[in-house]
Formats: sequence, C-alpha cells, structure tokens
Amino acid sequence: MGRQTASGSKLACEPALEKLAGAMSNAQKVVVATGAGVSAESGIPTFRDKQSGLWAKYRPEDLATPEAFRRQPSTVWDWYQWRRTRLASVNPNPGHYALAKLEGLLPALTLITQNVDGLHAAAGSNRIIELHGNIRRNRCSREGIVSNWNPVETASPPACTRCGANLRPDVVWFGEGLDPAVLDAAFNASAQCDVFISVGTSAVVEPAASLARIAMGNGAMVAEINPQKTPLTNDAAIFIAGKSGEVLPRVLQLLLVNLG
Ligand code: BV8
Repeated sequence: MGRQTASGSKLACEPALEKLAGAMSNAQKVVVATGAGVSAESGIPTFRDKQSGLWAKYRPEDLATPEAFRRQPSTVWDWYQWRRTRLASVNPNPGHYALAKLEGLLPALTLITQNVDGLHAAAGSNRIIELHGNIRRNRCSREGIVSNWNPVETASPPACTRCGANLRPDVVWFGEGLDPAVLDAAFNASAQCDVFISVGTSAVVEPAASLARIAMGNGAMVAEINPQKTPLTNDAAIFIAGKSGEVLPRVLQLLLVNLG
C-alpha cells in the first residue's frame, strides 16, 4: 500500500483524507491514539512546547517523576495545581468533538489517549483508555485510593484523610509502570484493529509509542495526523500533515458521506 504524504492544505491532503475515511468505513475495528497535540488547539501547551511563567525553568519530564515528588512534593503538587487551574478555562476543540462523533458513527472505535486533561470525556467520548491517568483525580500515595481533585484544597500537597500520607495526582509518572489492566486493554485494542490512527503525538513516550507498531505488526493500516513528522511517519501508510482540530472534522465529514 503506497504511502501518501499530504501537506496541510485542504486540497493537498484531500486524497489522503479520502483514503483514510474509506479505510475507516470498511474497517471492523478502529483505534484512535491521541497525544498532547490534540489538546494544543484548546490552548494547552504540549510537552514539546516550552513551559511558561514560573514553570519556564522546569522540564515536564523532570517534574512528572516519583523522585521529584519525593524530593519536592510541594513543587510538584503546585505544578499540577497550575495545570488543573488552567483547565478550568479550557474547552474541548473541534478535534475532540469530531472524535466523540466518530465514536457514535463507528461502534467499534476505541480511543486510547496519553493525555491526562479529561478533554475527550468532556467532548462526549465514552470508550476511552486513559493510558496515563487523569489530572482531575488524586490518589493516596500510600493506599492508592482515588478521589476527585478538590479545587478549594489549599494544602500543598493535601494529606490523605484516612492515613495522613500525601495525596498525589492520579497520573502515571516517568519511571512508573502503567496500570496493567489499562495497558492490556490498549495492547489488545491495537492488536485487533484494522485501522490505527495516531493523532497529535510525538510517538516517543513508551509504552504508548509501541501501540502503532503492534497494530502494524498485525496487519492494520496505520495513519498519522500531525503538523510535524515523527519517528512513526516513515512507516505509516498515510501521513496527513495538519492540525487535528482541522483534519479530524474533515475525516468525520468524509465518513458521513461514505456511510451515507
Ligand atoms: C515505563 C502523565 C516502566 C504525567 C506522562 C529512563 C528512565 C525511566 C523511564 C524511561 C527511561 N527511558 C525511557 C523510559 C520510558 C519512559 C519514556 O518513554 N521516556 C521517554 C521520554 C523516552 N516511559 C515511562 O517512564 C513510562 N513507564 O516505562 O514504565 C516500568 C514498568 C514497570 C515498573 C516500573 C517502570 C511512563 C510514561 C508516562 C509518563 N507520563 N504523562 C503528566 O502528564 O504530568 S507522559 C506525557 O508525555 C504525556 O502523557 C505524553 O504521553 C507525553 C508527551 O507526549 P505527546 O503526547 O506525544 O506530546 P508531545 O508534546 O511529545 O508531542 C506533541 C505532538 O503534537 C507533537 O508531535 C506535535 O507536532 C503535535 N502537535 C502539535 N500541535 C498539534 C499537534 N498535532 C495535531 N494537532 C495539533 N494542533
């Protein structure tokens, strides 16, 4: 299957979009795997973007670790509070909404996300595998019991009301294993799909980056939507160079035509 590269312009990427929509309408199972780029048009900087303000001097990968939380619990907690508070003024974008509608159109569509911002659920997606947890939840760092984030909580970090240990964000940090059940679900969905679409991810962080390879290894057609090329691009059957908030609504339009 010849690989098609398309530039961001609507006309130029149209053939690739039609090919992708055609494959999706004939597929038994579709997986869409998203990264931080899908939330970029909602105003949330990606991990590749430079951080701003107080956090400009930090790299996310230096803060999102158990060691950083052990060493500086208050600094790490405050970084998450900054990210959470920013979420209050952020909405899903057309890319999130298009994925929620695609889920309604394609019963066997599974959404796997690396994002922890909860915007896919906010846009109406239901069948979501959150690989790296969700920033809107906390968990006790000793008991592991999950609770919702309480915006009015001021302690940094708060103590568990049961055992007194620090609460932590309910996310997976670098160097931590993913929830085995979540990872199994993601591996199974990727291994069983006919079409795998990687959207808005630099395809670097593992084990998320391996999902496309698993799909490819099982004969799925792999497509990528990203303004930039990534380590996946050269192996993808279709590469659409564009923003998810523009490309995904177009894929939805074409699929609606195909499915009549
Ligand atoms: C694990 C939650 C093993 C937290 C995240 C050394 C030491 C320790 C581990 C490692 C190591 N070397 C490698 C590893 C493995 C490590 C890893 O992969 N490191 C990378 C840096 C090489 N992985 C792990 O540690 C994982 N765990 O391996 O465990 C283990 C097993 C058992 C027991 C113990 C240990 C855990 C990884 C999860 C880390 N947590 N998030 C939080 O958010 O605070 S990762 C975080 O970064 C995100 O969730 C996301 O996954 C990742 C960022 O990647 P992207 O989403 O792709 O975003 P990025 O900014 O990179 O790219 C954005 C893309 O969007 C770009 O391509 C851009 O072009 C594009 N874009 C921009 N605008 C748009 C767009 N696309 C479309 N439309 C647009 N408008």
